Amino acid sequence: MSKLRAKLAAQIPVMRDEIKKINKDHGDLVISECTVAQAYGGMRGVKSLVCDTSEVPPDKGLVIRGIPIAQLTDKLPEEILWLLLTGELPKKDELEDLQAELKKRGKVPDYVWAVLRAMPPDSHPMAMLNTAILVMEKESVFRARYDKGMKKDEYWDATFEDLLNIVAVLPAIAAGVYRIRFKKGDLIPSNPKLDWGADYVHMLGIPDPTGNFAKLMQLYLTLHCDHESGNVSAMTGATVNSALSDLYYSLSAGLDGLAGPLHGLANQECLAWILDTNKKFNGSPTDAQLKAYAQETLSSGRVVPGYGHAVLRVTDPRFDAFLAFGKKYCANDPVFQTVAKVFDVVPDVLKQIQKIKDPWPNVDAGSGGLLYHFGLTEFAYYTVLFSVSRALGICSQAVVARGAGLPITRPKSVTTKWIQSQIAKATAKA
Ligand code: AMX
Repeated sequence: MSKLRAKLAAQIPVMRDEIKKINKDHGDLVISECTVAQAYGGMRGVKSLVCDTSEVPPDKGLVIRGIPIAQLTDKLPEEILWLLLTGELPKKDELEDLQAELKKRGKVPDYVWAVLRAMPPDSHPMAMLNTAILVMEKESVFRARYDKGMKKDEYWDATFEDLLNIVAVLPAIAAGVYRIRFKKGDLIPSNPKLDWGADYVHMLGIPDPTGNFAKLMQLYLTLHCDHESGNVSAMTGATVNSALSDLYYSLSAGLDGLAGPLHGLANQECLAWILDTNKKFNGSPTDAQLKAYAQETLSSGRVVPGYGHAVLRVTDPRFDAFLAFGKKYCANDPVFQTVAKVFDVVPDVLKQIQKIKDPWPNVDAGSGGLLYHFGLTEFAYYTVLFSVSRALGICSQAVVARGAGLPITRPKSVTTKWIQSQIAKATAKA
């Protein structure tokens, strides 16, 4: 038994009993209410989900199992995975055990490459990644065990098996998507001596003479790992998994949500906006030019990508981490300089628009400029990088949810007529 599985096997029954007791003793305690505006407004702020892997206080940003993300920037993604699942950082032998476990499971089935190569050459890289995950559904340990009558208290274990198998192959698949979609030549075999993130960089095949691209990717894969459970991709993944659709179904469904321009695709859109700006002004623009361009974007009905957030009300600490990285490793790059300048200028422009609740940069405002600097210039690919990291969170949340024995998700919807009837009742009373 792997050390991580043994740890979870010890923790999960305790967690399950704790949740049972909370429900039994305090199930009636009201923790949130829902207004008409929230029902029509994407349930913004309604506290109706439980997520123990991470939380996002609006005034702080991402906190993973009690540790602010700014304190985790030097960690490997495997360490973060252990933390998400168990609430602790792994000891050296535990980390090595997990890394060995992932290596053991890292062979991508050949049919995945056949499917990816058969896809239209102009497919979006996210469609390719999610197709690859979905086509591997036949490998699901959860489904195989469920079909044989698996007991409910083993669901977490079968989901954990699927997690290990998926996480183990994701870097090779994502690198393969890059090489096939952008015609980069043959696939590059995995290097068993490298850690999970470094092997991904190796398999992408982007020249990295300074080693700084690998450093950026370690940071990138760590920063994007999880963001509580109410965002589109996490909530979709969790909802699909709650139907006991296995992790291959739920992860690919969640990542389909990440592919939207208001969510993970914003990093692609954001870099496009920065490059357009530099093109328009023949290099890094002045503050006045940038202000005018941001205003022009807004008045044409478009969003300024990389700015604003449904939950955050401060600069995203993950943006801060990217900004610090850029200042250290590519301060003279004109694209990075524009990214930094946008941060100086755009929040004041957005603050003038009353309806915008968060004028500050989110994680997507800074990452694209850095990837571009290090030679990853195909920005349609950026959401795939995001997905490789976010898979850690979506998959961990599923293991924890199945461990907790959570039921199928089923909130109640109402009709506009019903809302009108409630308004009529409230008005009559007043
Ligand atoms: N530029 C222009 N308008 C913006 C804006 C921005 N950066 N951020 C918010 N707004 C607008 C909204 O479109 C909305 O307008 P509407 O009422 O006419 O529809 C209004 O301001 C109120 O929005 P909000 O309550 O402040 O935000 P929200 O929770 O509805 O949306 C988000 C959040 C992220 C979708 C939005 O800020 C946005 O579209 N930002 C740009 C895209 C982006 O960066 N997405 C990435 C988010 C992080 C991630 O998931 N990767």
